[in-house]
Amino acid sequence: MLSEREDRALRRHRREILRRARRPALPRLPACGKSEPVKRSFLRAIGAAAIAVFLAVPSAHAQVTVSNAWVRGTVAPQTATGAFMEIRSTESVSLVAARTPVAKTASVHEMSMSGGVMRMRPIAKLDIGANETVTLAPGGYHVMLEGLKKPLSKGESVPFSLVFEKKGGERFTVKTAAKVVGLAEAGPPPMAPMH
Ligand SMILES: [Cu+2]
Repeated sequence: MLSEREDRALRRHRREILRRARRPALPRLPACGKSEPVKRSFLRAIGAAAIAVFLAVPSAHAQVTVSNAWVRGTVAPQTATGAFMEIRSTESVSLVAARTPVAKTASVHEMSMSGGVMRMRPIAKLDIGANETVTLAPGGYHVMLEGLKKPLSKGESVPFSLVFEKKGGERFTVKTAAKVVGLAEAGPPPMAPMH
């Protein structure tokens, strides 16, 4: 049961969304519903309740948010591919390992230009500063999946466990799911021959 206050906040939030959706000057809301104005109004609406809940549950570790995770689809006999995502953290952490049931290994890679040639290499850790967003994207950082157990087709969801390390060495795992994007939308793999 919602308390009267929560109920009022929720109704206010709905009204706010409708009002914004009707207002012609504002750009239309993206399908994901994560546009900043809505997020802010939502936070305002549930403000007090949210803060109370947040304070009541002691946070064991930094708050890491993974968004827009996707994996480049594959066709047999390809056994390697890349996963990409945006990682945001409330405090300074490092991504130190990745795991997924669909591949034998998952490792954090960096891609860079060297002497006019794109090269990639595994890195021990990927640092994410406090309140920073680090983007893993084609041509840059990625999670390299090797030894795929089967081809990954468009629309599938691939579960990931991402292991982060805090400055003091304490580790914690964040689970996420990445959507498989078809080869046509993802574009050609920049490093296919090197895999
Ligand atoms: Cu790679």
